[in-house]
Amino acid sequence: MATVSVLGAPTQSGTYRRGCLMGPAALRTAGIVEMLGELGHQVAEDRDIIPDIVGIDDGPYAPAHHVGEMAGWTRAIRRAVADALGAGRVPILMGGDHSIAAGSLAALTDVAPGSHILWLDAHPDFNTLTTTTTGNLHGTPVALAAGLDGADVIYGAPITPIDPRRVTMIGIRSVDPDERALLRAHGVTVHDMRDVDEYGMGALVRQTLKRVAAEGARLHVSLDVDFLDPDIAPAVGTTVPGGATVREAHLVMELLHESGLVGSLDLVELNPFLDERGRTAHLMVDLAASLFGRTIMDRPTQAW
Ligand code: HAR
Ligand code: MN
Ligand code: MN
Repeated sequence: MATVSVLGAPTQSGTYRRGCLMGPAALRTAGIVEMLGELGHQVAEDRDIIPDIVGIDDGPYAPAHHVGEMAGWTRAIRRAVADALGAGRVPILMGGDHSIAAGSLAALTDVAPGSHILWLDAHPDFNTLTTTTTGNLHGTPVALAAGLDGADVIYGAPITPIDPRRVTMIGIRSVDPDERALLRAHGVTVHDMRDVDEYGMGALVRQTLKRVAAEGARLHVSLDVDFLDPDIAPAVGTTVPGGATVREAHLVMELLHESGLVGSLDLVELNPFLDERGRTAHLMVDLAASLFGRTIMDRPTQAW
């Protein structure tokens, strides 16, 4: 059983749509803390992170906007997540938009360099402060954590960059042209939805887990609501058709649980303002439950 830190990061400065800052409250309302307790885990900490105040003028970074806000959140999140990891806890970072992952990824390499990252998303979020065309910083956290253009501005201190060759993305179906070139240049493993159609979710996840286990590494999971198909998860500002089904997403989580390799989790981009009677919030909590050990039937331990 795990000791868990439930950390809210109620921000929406990385996106152009308002509402994401209600994400942590909606996940708590949908029962995330109670769910962890029912599965036998200990919740050692349940709080919202308070961002640092960082004054940065957006001017030089246009079209990027809210650079100072992202920097303030990133730095505070990095410390909070690193503290939790350092204390042997499993941090669950609840967004807020996906820009918050810049903080959790830097914390990961602070405490456990060599970790792998599983990025479950419609988008790679591999733009830099110079390649972003929208200026929405939720499209940048993976590139920034890898130390690419803008990392110094956002972190304001040295980081141990994540190794892009230890990043696996699944569910991808919306990529910007410069972003695609960067992903290839840096050796990120991208399983787009075509791969999911062709090989199946289970095979892709098993292959990823085998690699992580072979390296004796831990795995950080970053789950963006838009990984899911918008028909089942409408509460997100950046819907892209053709996403994961309910069962595909649960299978990912069930395999991750059985692997025993997951050490930290981001739950991001939930925008409760766009939800239908809490259904997306409940689905995200149910997916987290599968990741933390809920099963339909009890089953013998499986060799994945
Ligand atoms: N790639 C686009 C951009 O940079 C869209 C990024 C959207 N990102 C998220 N998180 N919603 O995945 O603006
Ligand atoms: Mn994302
Ligand atoms: Mn996304």
